[in-house]
Amino acid sequence: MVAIEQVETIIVDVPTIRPHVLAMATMYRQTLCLVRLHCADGVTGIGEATTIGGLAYGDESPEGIKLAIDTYIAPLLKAGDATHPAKIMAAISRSVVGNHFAKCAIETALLDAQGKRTGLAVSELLGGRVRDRLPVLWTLASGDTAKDIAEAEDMLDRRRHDAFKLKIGKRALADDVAHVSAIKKALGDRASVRVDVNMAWDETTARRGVAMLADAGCDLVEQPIDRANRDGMARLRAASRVPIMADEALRGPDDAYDFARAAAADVFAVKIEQSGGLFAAKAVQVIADAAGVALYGGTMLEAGVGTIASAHLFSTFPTLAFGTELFGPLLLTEEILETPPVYSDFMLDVPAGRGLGIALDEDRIRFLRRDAASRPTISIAAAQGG
Ligand code: MUC
Ligand code: MG
Repeated sequence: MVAIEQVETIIVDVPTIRPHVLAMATMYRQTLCLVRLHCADGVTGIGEATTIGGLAYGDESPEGIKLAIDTYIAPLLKAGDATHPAKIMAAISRSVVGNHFAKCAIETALLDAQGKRTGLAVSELLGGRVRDRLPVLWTLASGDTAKDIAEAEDMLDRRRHDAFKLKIGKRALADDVAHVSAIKKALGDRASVRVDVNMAWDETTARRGVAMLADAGCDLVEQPIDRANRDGMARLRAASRVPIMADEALRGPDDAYDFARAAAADVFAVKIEQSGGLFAAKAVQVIADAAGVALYGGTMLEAGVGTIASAHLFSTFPTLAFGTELFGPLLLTEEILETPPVYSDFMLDVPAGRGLGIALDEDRIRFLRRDAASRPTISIAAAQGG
């Protein structure tokens, strides 16, 4: 028996390197809720819960996640045995409905601690990795076509990314398609170009939009319509020449099962937070494999901790046809890890050390945490153009 003596939750604000324009929000900074579990055997596990645009993307905010953990989940952790992560997570699930992002951060920290304790990488606790490196795309979302093309050219030159996801759905359909066409024309066969509509279209617009995007050379269309319109996704998929991917609609294994039964997506974007944790996300992968649905490793634009936790999971997927989008740390102006994630030759390395195989940069966290005296409000205001 190893007790969990202290549960720490830390809100951290980090500016983005440029405004990131999505259909539902424009991001000027990212807010992380970091979790640290201090165990009686001297081991500390770390986790991260991060979302996009406050409450604009999902139904948990960073501040709400902190409150849920501090008030309701911490007492359950303190009553549990850190050497049995699955048992603790089952106890939490009995008392806490939903709150997938908060649960994911806790499960990540429990697995990090258990890995450090046993000498195993988190990927091995999840069944074992089949690869040590993951392909990583980049999202072009500056809001300006010429800037996006220049950004993509720079990424290709530096061999950092050769697949790009374009955020559309905010402008008129014709403008969005012209934007995608111009970028595909500029990049040609040197890059894969995909889009994420973030649910912004109704089904009629999506039917036209998906056909136009196919003509423009787009390789993948992500969540074109509302998460609740599963039948609409199935109709679009059946009629489309381009693969259709589910993202927001997949909030764990139940949704994955329903989507697979309804043949409502060609590809699943697997996200550890949206799924409710690493094991729940693993179940989404297993369901996809059983149903013949292709896989893509998604992100909530987490910083280093959530990104590397996701990487450990995705390294266990037998197939990963559409790669990953684990570029979150690269969108931020500040690094929060002692050793930054390693990106090279269009790939991200999955750390091999114990647990997550990473450590927080304590000085940076002290500086960046929202409740710190030295909180860098000026740089955030500057990033917002203020
Ligand atoms: C989303 O909607 O998939 C992932 C990459 C990105 O730029 O935004 C996220 C969220
Ligand atoms: Mg998406």
